[in-house]
Amino acid sequence: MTDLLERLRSAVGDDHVLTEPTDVAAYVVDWTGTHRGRALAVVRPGSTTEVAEVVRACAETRTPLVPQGGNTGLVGGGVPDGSGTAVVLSLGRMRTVRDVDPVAGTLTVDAGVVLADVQAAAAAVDRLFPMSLGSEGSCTIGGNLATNAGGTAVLRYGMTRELVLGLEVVLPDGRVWDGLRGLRKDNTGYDLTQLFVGSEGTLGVITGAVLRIFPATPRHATAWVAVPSVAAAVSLLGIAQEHAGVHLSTFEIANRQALDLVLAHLPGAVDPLEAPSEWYVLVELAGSAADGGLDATLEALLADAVEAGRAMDAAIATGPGRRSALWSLREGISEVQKVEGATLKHDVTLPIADLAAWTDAMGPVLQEVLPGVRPVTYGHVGDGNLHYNLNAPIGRDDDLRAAAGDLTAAIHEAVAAAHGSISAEHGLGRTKAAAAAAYKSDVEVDLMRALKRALDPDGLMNPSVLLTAP
Ligand code: FAD
Ligand code: 2HG
Ligand code: ZN
Repeated sequence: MTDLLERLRSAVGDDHVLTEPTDVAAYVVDWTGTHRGRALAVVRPGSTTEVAEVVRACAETRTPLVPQGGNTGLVGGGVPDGSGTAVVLSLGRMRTVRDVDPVAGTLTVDAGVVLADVQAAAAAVDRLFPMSLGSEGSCTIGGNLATNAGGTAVLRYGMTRELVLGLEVVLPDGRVWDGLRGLRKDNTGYDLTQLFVGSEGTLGVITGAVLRIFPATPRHATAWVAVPSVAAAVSLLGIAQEHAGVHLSTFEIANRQALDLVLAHLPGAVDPLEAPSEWYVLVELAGSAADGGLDATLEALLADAVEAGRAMDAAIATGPGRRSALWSLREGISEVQKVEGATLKHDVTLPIADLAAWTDAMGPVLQEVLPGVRPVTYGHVGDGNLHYNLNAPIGRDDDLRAAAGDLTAAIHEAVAAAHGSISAEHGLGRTKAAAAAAYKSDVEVDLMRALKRALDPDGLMNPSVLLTAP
């Protein structure tokens, strides 16, 4: 063990091998506070060459390795288990924007670049990197790629896997695969880039990426809309698509419980509408400087929706300040759920046609399992993705913890029955690896295990994440 630490120190420098409990603390607990592990050391390499040396040293000493970006993951995939045998490899020092080509539409970055800095690098050349998450001020592009993150721009631009053209990856044996190609067309065999996207640190360490950037969309028209039901929200989605076409960029839902928590805990939050509603939608149209008329399109689609009984009222943003106030009502929900107390997260996708019936049926089922449980339902309804999260009955956090297994089982069963997915965008991590395997066919699990064995025969890369131990 001393030998390994010495080797790591000589690879990355003494200052970047952390072993003191106070230095290591922030790297071994996840954002939700539910996964608390221990680490042999936290290593902070500053280059791909250093990452390769760290990985090789761990491979040769059979030391498990946990890659970590911004540590904002919600399924415990970026923190070690409690054994204290793993090395956490933090990409936080690798923050260089390597290249930008606005005409080719590519941006080449180190994996540790924070998402907001990726967005800023695109904006600096009058382009858009569209991915947008509530955690964008601290999550890294490497973590986004490793989890195939979603967010609020998926409706128009797709998941992370649709935003990447090439990768650089340090393989579990320490070799470097340089796949940093920015080609839109490249049919020369298996798509290795896509294999690593969504692999949650189990197949290698992503050290660099060629990302796609798009024409900037400086014009926005944004509204916070009261809708009577999830069914009405889905109808409103159809109306918005018909009116706005490609300009429809965001379509997010939140229930009243979610808004109530935001109003209670987010400083400065104000309900923009007079009458309360059971459900709300945040809808945004975005366009280039040449796209006039977005406000008129938004007003017309809302008028149609009101007339059809699919919307009751709407607050339209009248400037950037009002726009960000409306966005904060949606983006603040994760944070305020945590402030409110014990939370049980479910990140589900359902066929959009079944969303309303599924949500309506689920409420009574959960009340039977834990009377008083508070569904805080929100998410990317335009993608069929709900964060069907639960807060404890008021003042009864322990009851939620005690009922967590039964509540989760009820939700997972209902998702499976509707042919949905129990992880839409957050991945499996440690939280959902076993549950996901239970819903997959033997063939699918075998294929996944075969890939893992082929790349990581000793099972050292993020063990027990995504796939449980065989
Ligand atoms: P980490 O948490 O550090 O790691 C996540 C996983 O990726 C781990 O398995 C880790 O081992 C692996 N990993 C990290 N970096 C690398 C690398 N370089 N190479 C290989 N593996 C690596 N997610 C969404 O999809 N949509 C949202 O809208 C969204 N909103 C969020 C809002 C809040 C407030 C918070 C706290 C989280 C949110 N998330 C969301 C979840 C989280 O931000 C994403 O999963 C994000 O992609 C994680 O990035 P990270 O850098 O923090 O990764
Ligand atoms: C969001 O859409 C994120 O806000 C976080 O995916 C969801 O905290 C959550 O459960
Ligand atoms: Zn989300």
